[in-house]
Amino acid sequence: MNTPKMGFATQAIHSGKMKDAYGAITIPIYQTASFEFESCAQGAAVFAGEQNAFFYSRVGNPTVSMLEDTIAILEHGEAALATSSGMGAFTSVIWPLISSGDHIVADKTLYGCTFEFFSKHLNRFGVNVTFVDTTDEDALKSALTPATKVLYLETPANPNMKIVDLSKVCDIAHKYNPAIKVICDNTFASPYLQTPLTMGVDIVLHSATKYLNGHGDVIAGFVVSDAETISAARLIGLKDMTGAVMAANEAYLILRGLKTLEVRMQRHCESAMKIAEYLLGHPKIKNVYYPGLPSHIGHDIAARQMHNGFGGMISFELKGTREDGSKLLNSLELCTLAVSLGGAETLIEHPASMTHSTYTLEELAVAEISEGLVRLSVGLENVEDIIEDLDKGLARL
Ligand code: LCS
Repeated sequence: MNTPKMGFATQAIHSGKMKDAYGAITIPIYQTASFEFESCAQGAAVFAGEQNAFFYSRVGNPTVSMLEDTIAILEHGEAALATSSGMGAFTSVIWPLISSGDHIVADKTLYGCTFEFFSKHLNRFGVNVTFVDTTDEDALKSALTPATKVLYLETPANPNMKIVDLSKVCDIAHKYNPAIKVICDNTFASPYLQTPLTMGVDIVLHSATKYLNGHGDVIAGFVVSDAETISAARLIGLKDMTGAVMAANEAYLILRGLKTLEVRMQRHCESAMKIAEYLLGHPKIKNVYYPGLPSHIGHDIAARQMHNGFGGMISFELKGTREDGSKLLNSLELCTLAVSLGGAETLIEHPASMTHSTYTLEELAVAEISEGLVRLSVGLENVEDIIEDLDKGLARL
């Protein structure tokens, strides 16, 4: 169905649909590795790129393809590529964009494994990475060089909820060199809250493990961009370099999860706002980082570039010792001690020793990720129950 002028939820439910032979309401799982050719000549034409057809599920599969069409529409992109993880999306799009001698500018606050790829692995291939605070205009300007191919960032950033002004950084990068690809990881916001491609960003990335699937039972990722970039990510990045292919079963689960993305995000945002306000008023809490709070340093930018709300992720620091943090996380009953985020269950974790343990202590300090920072992924439970659990846990300290 053609849905570009319809509302977000309608698009999420109907966009990818293509009538199958039986008129199935839900998209079928095409559980097949390959597809029959009509003739040798047709097979050769498909391989030569002269004819478009499904032939091998590493390159394309109908279930996955319908999901990709839906994600492209939700993110306002020309095309999307589905991958077997968020890291698979990241590497599938990055590898075709860079060669030895190139340079990348990355924000200094990133998801732990993304940071590790940039800080510890890329230099082995002759690619230099400069980490900056992309909210610092002068630092960003002075980091760009004639060899810069990519500007990479997250907003809100994992785990400290830093907000980057997307229009501003795109303007700076593209004025310096229109060929620089600005890549934004939109995992924390989801397209219901933020559509970076409409603000000048060239490429959007997702760990679909999080809000897009929304049920904590799939590892997956997406790249969304113009058709040419997605074609390179698919036919070079994914086909030849990473092989990070999404399976039809996972695509089915994400299509199912997407149907409730809007209502889930509304609940995540509403509950997170209440929990952030509760934490802010608690005498044992030192700092609360939630972009919906007027006290958050990036609140005004977030209010401008995030529509419909500020998301379901909160981080905070306790006034007490690091042991108090461990004590709190160990004692909670409803809030589950686990990494990942964006699902129905409220999850709580300690970035410095878990998701961001790829940073050294010095790197954590530079990235403004304090050792005592606690990260909360607000789930879909009744908010009073989440607050009561936190309240009991804090009372025990
Ligand atoms: N980008 C962001 C912002 C992420 O938070 C993650 C994973 C990834 C990319 C990678 O996605 P994956 O390959 O895991 O699908 N973040 C995790 C986290 O914060 N806890 O556990 C994983």
